Amino acid sequence: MQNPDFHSGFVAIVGRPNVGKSTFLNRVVGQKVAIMSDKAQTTRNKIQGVYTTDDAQIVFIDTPGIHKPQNKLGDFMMESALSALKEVDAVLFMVNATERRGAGDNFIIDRLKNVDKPIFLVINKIDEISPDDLFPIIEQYKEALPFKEVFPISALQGNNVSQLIDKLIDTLPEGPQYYPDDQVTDHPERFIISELIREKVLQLTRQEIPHSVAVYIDKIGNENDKVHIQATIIVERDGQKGIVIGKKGSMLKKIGTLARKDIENLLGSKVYLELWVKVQPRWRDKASLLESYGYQKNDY
Ligand SMILES: Nc1nc2c(ncn2[C@@H]2O[C@H](COP(=O)(O)OP(=O)(O)OP(=O)(O)O)[C@@H](O)[C@H]2O)c(=O)[nH]1
Ligand SMILES: [Mg+2]
Repeated sequence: MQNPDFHSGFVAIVGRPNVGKSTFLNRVVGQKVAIMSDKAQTTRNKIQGVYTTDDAQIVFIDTPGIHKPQNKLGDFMMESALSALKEVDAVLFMVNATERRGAGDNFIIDRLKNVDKPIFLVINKIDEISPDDLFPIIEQYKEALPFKEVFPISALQGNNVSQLIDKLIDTLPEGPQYYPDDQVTDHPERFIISELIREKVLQLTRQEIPHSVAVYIDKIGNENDKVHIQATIIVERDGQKGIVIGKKGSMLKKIGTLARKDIENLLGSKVYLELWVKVQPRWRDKASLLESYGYQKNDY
C-alpha cells in the first residue's frame, strides 16, 4: 500500500540553452532519458523524467533551452518550454555558473514573475569555478525573484544534487504516485531511439548541422535475436547530407556505431541499426513536416 505521507508533484527545469538541464535530469533518474550535447538547443521537446522513492515521486519536466526563435521549430520549442511552467508544482531555474546573467536570463525571469509556485535558483557547473566566485553570481540573481532556495550544483559530477532533491520533496504536497516504480520517462522507446541517433549527429558534427537535423524512425522489428531498426536522418541541404554521410560513409558509420550502443543499452538487446539520410529543404519552417518529425503540440 502507498505510504500515507507520500509526497509527489511535477517540477519544470527551465533555463537558457546549454546550462545543463538535461544532464541534471539524466543524473537524477539514473538513465539517459534526455540527450545531451555541448551544442545549444539540444532538447526540442518537453521530456519527463521520473524519480521515485518509497516516500515520494518527482516528475521532472526537462524543457528546451529558452532562446529567441528563428523558425517554426524554434517557436514550438519556446512554447514547449514556457507551457511547462503552467503545469507544475515547483520550478528549477537553472543558470550556468560560468556565464554572467544576460538578456536570455532576464527574459526567463520576467516569465517566472507570473508563476505562483516555489522557484529554486540552481547554479550549475560549479565544478568549473572557484568557490570564491560563487557569492557574486548569487548576488546577480538574488533580487530578481523571491527564490525559495538557491542551490549551487554540478549536474556533471553530482555535487549538491541529492540535497536539492531532498529539499524539493519537502516542498511538494502530499499526493499520488503518478507512475509505476520502474518507469523513468513518459516518452515511448521510439522517441528515445530517434533522440539517441540525433544526439550522435549533434556530438559528431559542427556548424549548422546540429540545428538542421531531425531523425525519423521508419521501422522497428524483431529479426532472429536482434532488434532491427531503420531510421532516416533528415537534413535541409545536399551539402549537409554529404557531411552526415562523410567520406565513403565514414561519418554515418560512426553515428551508427555509437547510437547502436546506446540503443542496445536502452533496450537490453542486440540491435541492427540501418541509417539513411534524406534532404528535406526548410523542414524547420513547415508545420506538416514538424509534426511528422515529432514536434507536435501537447507532446505528452
Ligand atoms: N563542467 C560541467 N559541464 C556540464 C555540467 N552540466 C552539464 N554540462 C555540460 O554542458 C553541456 C550542455 O548540457 P545539456 O545537459 O545538454 O544542457 P541543456 O541545458 O539541456 O541544453 P539545451 O537542451 O540545449 O537547452 C554539455 O556539454 C554537458 O556535458 C556541469 O555540472 N559541469
Ligand atoms: Mg537539454
